[in-house]
Order: sequence, then structure tokens, then C-alpha cells
Amino acid sequence: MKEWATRGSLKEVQGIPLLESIVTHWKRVETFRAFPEDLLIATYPKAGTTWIQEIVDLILNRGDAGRARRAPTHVRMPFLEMTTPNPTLSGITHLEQMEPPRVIKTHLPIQLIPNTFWEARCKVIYVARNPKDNVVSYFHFDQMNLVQPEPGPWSQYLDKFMRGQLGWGSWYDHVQGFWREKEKKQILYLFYEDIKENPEREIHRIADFVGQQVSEEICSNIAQMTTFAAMRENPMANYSCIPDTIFNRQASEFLRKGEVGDWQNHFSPEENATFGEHYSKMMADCSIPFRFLI
Ligand code: PPS
Repeated sequence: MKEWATRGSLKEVQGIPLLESIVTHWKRVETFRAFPEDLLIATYPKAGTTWIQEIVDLILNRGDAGRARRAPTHVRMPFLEMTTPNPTLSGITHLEQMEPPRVIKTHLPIQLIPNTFWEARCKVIYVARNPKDNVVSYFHFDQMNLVQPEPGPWSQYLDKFMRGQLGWGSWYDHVQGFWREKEKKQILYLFYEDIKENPEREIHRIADFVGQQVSEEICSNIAQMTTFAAMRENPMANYSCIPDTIFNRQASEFLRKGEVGDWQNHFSPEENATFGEHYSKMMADCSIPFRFLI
């Protein structure tokens, strides 16, 4: 019989709820050393991290599909704060074995990003996704990822999201924190919906930001290799390496739908109205051009 993972619980670091395993090993995150050549990919969970990681890795490898298939996503571009009982999945363990330049994933809100990244003046790519699709994706993920706390029913889950009680805290604070700092720090702020709408345009923006020249042909190849359908079939980009004792694929796939507007299949009209009011209040002081449909 398979032994399934035990669902984690949340503890806090500076008021931000994080998986207990991350909080237990927080000192490792705090004392992590970044190098100026390192590139940080920062997102709220389920905003399109894996997609942008694949695009970045292909850009840095000039569209060489073979190179990008050298290892699974979390080995090529480790997840900074992730600590699990299985050390092969722990981000810092991988990062410490890598030479810079490293591409590093994080979901930490800006105030918890270790200072070393700012001291080293690392470039940061931030990806934001409209909150309705973001929370729908997170809900399905929390059903399938057996390390995450039990999601419970959808309506309660949505309520927790709005109150900032899910892992990595408030979506509002997260997207606004990076938005406010983007001019002062080297932050390229991207939107999931823009990449979906025009991947080539966004690939060129990312390539410029990381200082790489990509021809039209390479750009178009990268766009092809990073469609939802292509990544879903790519064992090095679809997390199929994670055992189903951790990712229960009967509950959901990691690459589940990859669409803009799937929230319409989940939000009731009442939930949509309440959410809309709350969103207007929470975003009143910081208007970020989110699109809920394209
Ligand atoms: S994680 O666990 O936080 O790192 O997850 P993350 O990668 O940020 O988000 C997963 C969602 O992104 C979708 N995705 C894509 N959408 C479109 N095109 C491509 N290539 C792509 N790759 C990943 C993925 O399907 C998840 O969204 P949903 O809406 O659940 O499908």
C-alpha cells in the first residue's frame, strides 16, 4: 500500500502564513547568500511560475530544447524556501550545489525576500495573475498537493484567500508589494494574461531584461515549446517526477487548464459580486491593470 504524505499546517513568519516545514527551517532562508548574477522568479502561488521558469530557461539556453530537458523544473531552478522531509525537493539544498548564475523560484512576499538579493542587486521577474483565476488554480492545487493544508470547500477557501489566510499570505499585499518597488529595484513585472495573449511579445521583453538576444525564429520556437499543451507533455516541465503520494493526480493535474477566465466556472454570481466589492476596496490605493478575461 502507498504511504500518502501528511498534510502540513501553517505557521507564521512576520505575520505571513507559511508551511510549518518552511518556518522550521527559516534560518536557512534568512542566511542564504545570493550572487549578483542570480535571477529571482517571484510569484504568488499559482500565478504562472512554472511557465515563466520554462520560458526563462529556454531563453538562457538560446532555445535549445535538449538543454532545457536536462532535469525537472525544481532541479534546474530550485524553489528557495521549500523544505520538505524529502531533501531532494528542498530548494536551498539544490541551490548550494549550483554555481551562479542560478535561476531561483520563490513565492515569498517582497518583505520576506532575503536582503542578500537586494544587496547583490539581483534581477527579479515577477509574474502576477488575476486573483479570480489565481484562487481557482490554488484551490485545485491544494486538493492535489498533499503537503499543503486541506483546502476544505470552495466557498470557505475563497473566503480564506480574500482574508490572506492561505499559504504565502495575502494575494493583495503580494502583488502590490512588488508593484510598488518595481521602479526602485530591478523588477520586471509581468502578467499571466499578457503572456497568454501574446507570448512572443513577452518572451522578447524577458529576453531584453535578462540581457539575451533572441531571434524571431528562436522566440517563436520558445513560444511553441512553452504552450500549455507542449509543457503538459514535457516530463521535465510537468512535475510528473513528483510521486503521486505527494501530488494526487486523481484530484487534479499540476498543469490543469492553463486558461484565462476559468474562474467563471467556479464563482457563483453572489461570490463574484462580493469578490468584486472586496477587490475594489483592497486595490483602491494601488491600481494594477489586471484583466479577468482576454
Ligand atoms: S506553483 O505551484 O505555484 O509553482 O504553480 P504555478 O506554476 O505558479 O501555476 C500553475 C498554473 O499555471 C498554469 N500553467 C500554464 N498556463 C498556460 N500556459 C502554460 N504553458 C502553463 N504552464 C503552467 C498551470 O496550468 C496552473 O494553472 P491552472 O489554472 O490551474 O491550470
